[in-house]
Amino acid sequence: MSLKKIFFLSIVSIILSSTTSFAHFGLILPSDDIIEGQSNQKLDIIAAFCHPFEQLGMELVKPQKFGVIINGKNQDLTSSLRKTKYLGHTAWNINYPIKRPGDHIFYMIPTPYWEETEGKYIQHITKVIVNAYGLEDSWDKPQGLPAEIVPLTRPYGLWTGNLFCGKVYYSGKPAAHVQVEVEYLNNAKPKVRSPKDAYITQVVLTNADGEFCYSVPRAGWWGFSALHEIEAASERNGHPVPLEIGAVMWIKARDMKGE
Ligand SMILES: [Cu+2]
Repeated sequence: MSLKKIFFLSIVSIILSSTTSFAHFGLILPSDDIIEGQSNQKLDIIAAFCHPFEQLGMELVKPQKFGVIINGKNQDLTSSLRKTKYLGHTAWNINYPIKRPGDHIFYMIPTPYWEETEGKYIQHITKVIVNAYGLEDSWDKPQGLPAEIVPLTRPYGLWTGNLFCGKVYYSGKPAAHVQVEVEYLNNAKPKVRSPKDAYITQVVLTNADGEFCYSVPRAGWWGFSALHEIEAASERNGHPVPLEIGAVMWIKARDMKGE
């Protein structure tokens, strides 16, 4: 093959891989997943949209809703969001004082995002659970989000290698046989390199009850995104277009270290 042809083919393959293998994830990244010690500690939280493994940012317009649910009580924090940058793109951040013990379920309902290459709207409803001061009270309960992963494994205090299981719900009903994409937030040094594109996004399926499991191979933050496409759910330029609704959840794993 001529050099010219090799060059051309490699360009084509770069373009193909950049449009097919990337998965975008809604992200809520708190400064920690467990708060211990004295009361009134502050949590720094970033809400963003990105390709977690490749560390590519995407624009996140102001979410429709951002809030925290503590023991079934919802606190709307949308108006407290401040514009920031994450991976060079618009993101949102909030400094939240943790006042009471219990599971703090932070969630984001983004404004639907138009994905030109896929011809559909994307809305990733994202959550992360932060435990405060040792009271483990509600991580296992559905919070009534339109799309939601409800953990079957306690979603904090996880060791590297733990099996994480969850149950996917859309509109309160278990989502059977749907794909759950799994990605590592590749933000620590040294960065993980994928030997092949297939390693970037891991894929598991839910069973007949909407349950899935994944064994976490590395310390850090891991995102789970269950995708569900609703035909003709939206409209663009007078034409019906699909809406991909994602139930996204983030967990953190830590390495076991000896003395
Ligand atoms: Cu993207």
